[in-house]
Amino acid sequence: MIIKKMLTIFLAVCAFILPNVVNAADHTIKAGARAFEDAILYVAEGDKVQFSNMNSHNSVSVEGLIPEGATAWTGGLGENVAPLLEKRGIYSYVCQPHIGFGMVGVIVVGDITADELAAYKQKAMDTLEGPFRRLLGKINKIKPTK
Ligand SMILES: [Cu+2]
Repeated sequence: MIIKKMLTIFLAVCAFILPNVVNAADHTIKAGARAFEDAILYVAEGDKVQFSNMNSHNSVSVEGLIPEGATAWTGGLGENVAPLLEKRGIYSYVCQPHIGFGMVGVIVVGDITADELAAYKQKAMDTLEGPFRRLLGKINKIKPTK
């Protein structure tokens, strides 16, 4: 009887957790000659993102333009880095060798409201300097998802 009850609880917990695990999707951001594809990528919370074809490129997150408490990343040259995207929000990154060519991108994780997007745009406008301002072109194209 106790075993049956425990099994019922176990199955209920599985039913709650599994959909999130099963539905998690894998995404690839491919490095082209001087651009990331897709440079603006929308993913769900729990999805995995990996860079590919990074031969002469790298991916480095931009300080202050990833969600509060999120893990920053610094991919080495040629590294197909898979950043941890455990927080909902917008992550900006650049390819350091080609930032001047506009080889930059954003990953939008989960639902973003218009207000959150507006605040993010303002922060980007206020803090990005020099070639990092190439990110503004991408950030201005982000659409609210909620
Ligand atoms: Cu590059």
